[in-house]
Amino acid sequence: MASKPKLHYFKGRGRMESIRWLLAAAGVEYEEQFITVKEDLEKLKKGGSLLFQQVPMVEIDGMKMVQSRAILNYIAAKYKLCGKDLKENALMDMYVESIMDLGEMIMLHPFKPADAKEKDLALILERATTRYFPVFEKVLKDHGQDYLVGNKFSRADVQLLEVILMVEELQSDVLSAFPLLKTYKGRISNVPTIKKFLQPGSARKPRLSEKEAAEAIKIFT
Ligand code: GSN
Repeated sequence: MASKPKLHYFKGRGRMESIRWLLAAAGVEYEEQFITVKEDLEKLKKGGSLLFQQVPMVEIDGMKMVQSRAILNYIAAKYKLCGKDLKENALMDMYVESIMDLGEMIMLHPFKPADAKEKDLALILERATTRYFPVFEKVLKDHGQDYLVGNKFSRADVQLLEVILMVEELQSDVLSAFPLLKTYKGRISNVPTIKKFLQPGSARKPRLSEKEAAEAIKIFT
């Protein structure tokens, strides 16, 4: 039996969280090796395990994969969580990249200086509610299907749910103006593998605290 994928990252969401989500959605068990101090990262670098001296790194199928998007693409393709043809995949790429643009703004928020936080939060919520969520609400309205692309559960659904939940952590009623997204959120949350991942005790990571953000800075800079 092939060994479980092994994830190397710090014990926070960052650029690994979508990978954790996607593996969980595919029903794949994995191990995590947490980088807790700068020396852990240096050891990985010196050992030649990091192609570009960066994490996330995932040991999978005999590879030491880096670059979070490459890792996500591999997992999506391997576990058939992508589209059925080039055009579905092109659409999915556009959706997923926009979701990741929003996700990156949220990921960087804890690292913003105190005097920039309020403005940054307002920008995140503005982008979510005026640029991204209206598009996905309209997609669901126009095709009337249960899933975002191709009437089939895919990485786009996994990644959209992940970002919806992150925005809700910032403003709990954010979906009030998006009724179809609200129903969609419930539906995707009930996909059995996702439902399991949403239970307490799963590998899903909580929001980064101020203290954890400071620790991450010490590791990575
Ligand atoms: O998506 C990716 O995996 C890369 N394009 C970026 C990965 C990255 O920036 N990694 C940082 C940690 S912060 N985010 O995940 C990293 O490993 N920095 C250490 C270094 O020495 O550059």
